[in-house]
Amino acid sequence: MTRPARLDAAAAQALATSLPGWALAADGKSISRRFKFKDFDATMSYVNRLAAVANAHDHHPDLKLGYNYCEVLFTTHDAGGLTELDATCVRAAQQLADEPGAPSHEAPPMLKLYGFPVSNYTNMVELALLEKALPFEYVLTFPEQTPEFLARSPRGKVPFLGTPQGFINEADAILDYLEDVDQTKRLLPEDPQARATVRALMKEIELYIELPARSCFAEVFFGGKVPEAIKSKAREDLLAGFATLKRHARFAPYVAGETFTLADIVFLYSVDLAAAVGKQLFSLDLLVDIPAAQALLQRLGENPHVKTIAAKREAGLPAFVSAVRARLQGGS
Ligand SMILES: N[C@@H](CCC(=O)N[C@@H](CS)C(=O)NCC(=O)O)C(=O)O
Repeated sequence: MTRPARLDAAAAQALATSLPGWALAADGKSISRRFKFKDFDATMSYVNRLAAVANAHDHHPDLKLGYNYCEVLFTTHDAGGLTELDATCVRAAQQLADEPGAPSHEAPPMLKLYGFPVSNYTNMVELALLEKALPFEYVLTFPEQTPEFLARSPRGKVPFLGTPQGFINEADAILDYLEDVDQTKRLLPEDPQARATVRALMKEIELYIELPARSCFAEVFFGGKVPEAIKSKAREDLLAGFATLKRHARFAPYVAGETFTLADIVFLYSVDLAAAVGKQLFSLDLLVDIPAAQALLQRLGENPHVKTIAAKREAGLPAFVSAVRARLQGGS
């Protein structure tokens, strides 16, 4: 039998682009998609039809199944990457899901994320959406106090999420909603005690680290001046906040233990900014005696979704900083 031709990087990318929902692995050697179904029967019906197609081509995908989902991954092991045979089978796998009369896979609700890439709270929500592979539209939005804006986000902040039923504001409420609508990739443990611990860690990081650090952002990032009394309170709060983190987080290697959870998302987008505040305003290395936290920041930085978000943040940073500086100097 002739070996199927290997797809070069451009052809592999073109294949993924032509099939919405399919994603190339970071190393470009496989392509996968998660299909959601309404129940177990619909999932199994799809899997059985896919098995027939795979047998017909003598090319079999790696499958991961749950009650209402199936993840399909194609690669050609012999070729060490993607080939024409994968392209044929991926198209067939997609066609099976699209067939009229097939027990259809449910289209997940279309979500809209309103925020901007320099906003750490927006980035928390974007990372959860990407980790869960939920389709969403990113609507670039800056905070406002206009009646139209306040009707969607009552405190005039981002992020907020557009759902088929309306809007949700406050990052933790949005993160909870995402967990409620998608359990295929869980970001909260099912066990009530473990779940509550993750929530406690999220809250501790936000209240005792993110918020005190935020009270000094104007001076650290935007060239403004923060009153001494606020800075001195922030210093005290940050020391207590990091001591709390050291006491409570497990870093094994993730904040709450062995699995990546929402606590890691809040940690990632709070601790780096707080550490910058500690260093710049107080010459303090707030992470110095928590090496496991430093290691976790590094590990999380390797995540491809985190890298994507960081690249967007870098690109948006200069314009954002100039706009805020101009506003602070203008006194408005
Ligand atoms: N408690 C809010 C905080 C969100 C927040 O502080 N957002 C910032 C951007 S990172 C914002 O909109 N700031 C504008 C303002 O405070 O007017 C949440 O959890 O969503």
